[in-house]
Amino acid sequence: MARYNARETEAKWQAAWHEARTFEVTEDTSRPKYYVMEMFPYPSGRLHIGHLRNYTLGDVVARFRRSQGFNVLHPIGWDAFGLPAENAAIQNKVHPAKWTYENIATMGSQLKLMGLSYDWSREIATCSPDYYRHEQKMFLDFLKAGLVYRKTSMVNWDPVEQTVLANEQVIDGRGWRSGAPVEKRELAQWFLKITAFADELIDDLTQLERWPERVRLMQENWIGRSEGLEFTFDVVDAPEGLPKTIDVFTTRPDTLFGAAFCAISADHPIARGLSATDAGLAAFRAECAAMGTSEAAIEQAEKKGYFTGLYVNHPFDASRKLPVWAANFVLMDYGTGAIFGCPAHDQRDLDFARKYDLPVVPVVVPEGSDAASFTVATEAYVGPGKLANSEFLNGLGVDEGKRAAIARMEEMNRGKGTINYRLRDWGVSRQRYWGCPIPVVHCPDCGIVPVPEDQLPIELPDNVSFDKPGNPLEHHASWKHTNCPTCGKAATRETDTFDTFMESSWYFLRYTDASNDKLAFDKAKAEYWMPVDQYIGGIEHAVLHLLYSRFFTRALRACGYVDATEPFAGLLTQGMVVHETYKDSAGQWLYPEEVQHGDGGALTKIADGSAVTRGRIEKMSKSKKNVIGLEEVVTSYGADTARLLLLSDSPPDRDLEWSDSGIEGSWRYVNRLFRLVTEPVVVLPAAGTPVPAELSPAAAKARAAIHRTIAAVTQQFDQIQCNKAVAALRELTNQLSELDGSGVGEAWVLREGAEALIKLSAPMMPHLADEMWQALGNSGFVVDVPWPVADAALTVEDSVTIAVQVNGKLRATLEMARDIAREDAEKAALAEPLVQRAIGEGTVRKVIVVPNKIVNIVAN
Ligand code: ANZ
Ligand code: ZN
Repeated sequence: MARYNARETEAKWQAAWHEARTFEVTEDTSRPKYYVMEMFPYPSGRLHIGHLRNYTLGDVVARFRRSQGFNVLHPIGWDAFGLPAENAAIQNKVHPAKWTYENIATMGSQLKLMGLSYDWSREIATCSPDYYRHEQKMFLDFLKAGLVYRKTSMVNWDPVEQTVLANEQVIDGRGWRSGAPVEKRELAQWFLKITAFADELIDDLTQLERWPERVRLMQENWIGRSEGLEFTFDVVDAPEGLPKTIDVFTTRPDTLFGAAFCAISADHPIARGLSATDAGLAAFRAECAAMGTSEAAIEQAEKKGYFTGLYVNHPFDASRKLPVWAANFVLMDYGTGAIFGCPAHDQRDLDFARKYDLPVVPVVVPEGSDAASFTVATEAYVGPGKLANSEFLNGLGVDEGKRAAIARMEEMNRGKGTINYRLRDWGVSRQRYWGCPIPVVHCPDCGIVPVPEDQLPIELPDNVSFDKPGNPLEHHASWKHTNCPTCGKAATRETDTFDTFMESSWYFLRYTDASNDKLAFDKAKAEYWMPVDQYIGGIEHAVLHLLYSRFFTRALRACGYVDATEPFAGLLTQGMVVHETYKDSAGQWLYPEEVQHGDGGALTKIADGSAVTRGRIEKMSKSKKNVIGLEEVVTSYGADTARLLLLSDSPPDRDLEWSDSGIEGSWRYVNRLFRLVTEPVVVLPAAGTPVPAELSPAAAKARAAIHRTIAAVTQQFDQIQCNKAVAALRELTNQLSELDGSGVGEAWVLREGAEALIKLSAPMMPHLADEMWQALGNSGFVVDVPWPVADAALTVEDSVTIAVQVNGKLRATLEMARDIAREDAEKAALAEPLVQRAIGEGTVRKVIVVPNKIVNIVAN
């Protein structure tokens, strides 16, 4: 028996594809286009097998669509700016550029080992001036279009990385990469006006039908649109020098008569002002500043306040005064930084009121309760109901009440209906070297001056030192000194660089015209390819990257670059590849190859025979050492076997377990399939031989199975359900293996089956497919062979399962020919021993046949 030689075969076909430039594409209006891409990798070092799942899934889509006749764009590139390169520079004294380009070379050849159908002629690296020069131009265009501004603001400062973080990069009060508690600082920053598109970014989510529901929901929550009322409280006897009013934002204006207090943020001007003379308040403010800044941190923290001594007038009832508290749960940068608290209908307010002994007056009474007796104890009532204790609002429902309260405020000129968003503008300045320089100059006379376009790109200097903490561009001897483009006087360059999420916000557009040296991309080319039909990547990018890309596309549209609005029509968030973990007796993680698997499951350390404990099955990661090297797998089993396992067993959006037995099983299947096709039990007829007039029953049955599999796998690939496709192909392989080839027409059906298996498996195992295709006497690559089409007449199931009941009780289920005649169904049912036993001595009185479903026998 020949063993499939994966190593030689794969190298041969990869060379042939490369030679023939098989995957290089250009625009072709005679064919429908299909644009598929995976989130591009960060060149961090080496790929392990767990990294390859999304690339493999993307490759299946690309090859499948191409066989279906689409003009397929499937590009790859490198998200090449970012902190790890700088950290490597600091730790290993290697230049970030050198580190990055070396990693790109390594990882690029690793990807090539996998036989992925990329158009490598479009490869991009975002750290190249050829790439980022266009981003600098975009920034200048955004500036002109009013989509960029500079503002001094409190920023999230990562003390370890010495840089600003976007809100999205602060997770539970800590830097997303360093894990260090984030501090607040005041800094002048560049902002992109993502909020200008807040409504569109929410509303257009409904168009993204091929996105996972949960990602759309996450984006919607992130943008966080709330409709409500903004109104003004008058401060009673406002102290000299402090604001005389407090503006608040509420989404529940209907509950205004239930207001028990007014709460302001610790950073509110009134709190700041009063703390100058109130030491207790100053201490409270300091305590709030030390608390985490994220919403999650605030949500979890105990609700605390400090009474300012001030009161405000209730806007609808001048006889009522509400105390003003500074509270740790009121954020300065949401709404107006002040609220009114309604304890009966808001849990935070209730907790606060109980703690500080403030009144709790229900004003919304649920259906079926009585206004006079309804009370709120420890749980705020947030449901629907009728308004009570609320003067002119009494008797209205919640929504009517909101409208009426807003209308009254507007009449009184005291407030107006507004919409608030959680979304903040995107701060893009970073105090780092390894990023795209921000193309502006600071002139002592002219202020901020954009760099003229003909002076782009502003390139990073090569000769930098990482000896001091902070930004090497700041410390560089000459780079930052320049002349003002406007007045010519000595001036300094902006030393901040862009957040690296900038580069990933438009790379899908660059791919459409990757070697254009004048423009970021040609508009017509982008229009031809956009939108991306299928995007594949990790769920960790559900908010940041995907939202920024949606915004960027709109901003580019506003500047005339594209007409497209949504960058990604379809999105798949793939699951992780997981693997067992191992620890030695000292509690140290071990690599899988350091562990010996004994009989009965005992694990020992190969080095010294000591005992090893099996840990949890976790995401493959270097830190837990549960990684499988890509080269090892490819050398022993080949890329196709690895690809097959990455696609088997789990739906693509779920986690997939990599195991030794899994890879062995895939390898066995590869060999079985190879033998079935290349060592058939009988000589197969030549390609193109017409269908024989007669087929043995076994041949006919096999033929039906072939066409049903074609139909099923086509549909499964259409939905990227690769695991199901693998199962269907394995099943067909089994069925075809059962044919001994002796019956009429069986050789012909075996050939039809072999060709179907080749074409259907080609997107997943392309090298093997081409090898088998050639072995059958064909030429060319399978990816260029049209996708098989199932013969509809053959895909109809020819048998059905029929239930046989005796006196209403199920006694047997029988396989019968579809649309069998009633009499025949009846006869077959009565002949069944189980049925006969149930009837026993009785006489059959009546038989009711429901075609293709049931035979009901009445006997007594
Ligand atoms: C009074 C009220 C009564 C409220 C009630 C809720 C329930 P979303 O949906 O997130 O927009 N709020 C407003 N500004 C705030 C700030 N800067 N920091 C903390 N909380 C703030 O929530 C809006 C609600 O959150 C507002 O409606 C306000 O409390 C609070 F029964 O006003 B509400
Ligand atoms: Zn100047």
